[in-house]
Amino acid sequence: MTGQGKAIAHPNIALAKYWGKLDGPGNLPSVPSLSLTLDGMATTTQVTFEPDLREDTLRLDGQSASGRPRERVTELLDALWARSSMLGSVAQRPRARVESANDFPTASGLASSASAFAALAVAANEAAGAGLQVADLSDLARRISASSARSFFGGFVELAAGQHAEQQLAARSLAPTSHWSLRLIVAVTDEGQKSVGSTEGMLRTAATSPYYAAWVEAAPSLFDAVRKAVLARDFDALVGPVEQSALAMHATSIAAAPGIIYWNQATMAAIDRVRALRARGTPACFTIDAGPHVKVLTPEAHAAEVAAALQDVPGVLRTIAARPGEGARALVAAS
Ligand code: 2P0
Repeated sequence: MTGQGKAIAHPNIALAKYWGKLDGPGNLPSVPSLSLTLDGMATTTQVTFEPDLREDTLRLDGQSASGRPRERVTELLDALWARSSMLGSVAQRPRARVESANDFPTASGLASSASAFAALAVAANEAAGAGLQVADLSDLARRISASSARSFFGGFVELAAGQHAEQQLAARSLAPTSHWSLRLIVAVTDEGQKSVGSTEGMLRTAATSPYYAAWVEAAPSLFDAVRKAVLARDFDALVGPVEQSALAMHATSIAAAPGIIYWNQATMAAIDRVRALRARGTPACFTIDAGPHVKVLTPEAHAAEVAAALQDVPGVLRTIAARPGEGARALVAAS
C-alpha cells in the first residue's frame, strides 16, 4: 500500500437517461442509460490513508465537508476495502484524508457527483494498492451514484438496467472519444443549486408518478435507438430519441406528487431556439438533466453557431462548450 493516490475524472452527460432505481439494495438502475464523457471540466481527488485518523475527512474545493457527502465517501472506501482480495488480510481499514476539487462550478448543471465518485474510486484504489480493475471500480461507484459508473470510461458509455438481486453491474465503453467529433454546449440558465436532488427526485417519481411505469417501459427502446444512432454516427437518427428520453424523464417527474419541475422560463426558450435552429437546417438536439440548464449536442462544425444562438436566448446566463473526454485515470500523487 502506497498510502496515497490521486486521480482525475470528468463529468458525463446522458443521451439516454437513467431515472429510477429498482426496489431493494444496491442502487441498481431501473432503466439502461447511455452517456458521453466530457472533456474540459474535471474533478481531481487525492486520497491519503493515515493510520492515526479516527474518521475519514473530506475537503471539497478547500472546504471541510461532513454529513451525507462525507458518509458517501466512507461508504465507497468501505466497499472498496471489502472487495479487494489484496486487502483481505488487513482487517481494519485505515481512515482516509480525501481532498477533492472541481474546476467547474457545481451549479453548472454538469453532474459533479459522477466525476467525484469516479475520481475517488480510482484514487482510493491507488492509495490502498487494492489492485481492482476498472469494471470493479465502476460497479462500486455505481452503488453510491449510478451516473458515476459511466465516468470511468471515455467517449460513449453504456450502463445496462439492473436486474433484481444482481451482484455486480458496471458501465462499459461503447465507442471511444475519437468515434464522433460532437460538441456539447451547456446553456446555463440559473447560477443557484437545484431545488430537488436527483436521488430524491427519482425516488419521489417512482413512488408517486402515475407515469413512472410508462417511463420504465419506454426507456429501453429509446436507449436502443440512441445506441444505434451513436454507433452509426447518424445525427439525424440521434435527435428524436435523445430529446424524447429527456422529455419523458421530465414528464414522469412533473407528474409526481408534488410535481417536480426542474425547468424555468429560459429552459423553455432554449428548447424553442434549438428547434428553430433545426428548422433552418442546423443539426442540434437538446437534453436536460435534473436542473434547468439545456445541453445541446451538435457536430463540431456547428458548435460556434449553436453556442452563439443559445447565448442570445433571454435568460441564458452563459454557455460552456465541451468535447468528448477520456475516462477516469490515476495521476502521480503529490508527496
Ligand atoms: C443521468 N441523472 O442519466 C440522469 C439524468 C440526472 C438526470 O444520473 O441516486 O446522482 O446517486 O444514483 O447518479 C443523476 O443521478 O443518482 C443522474 P444516484 P445520480 O445522468
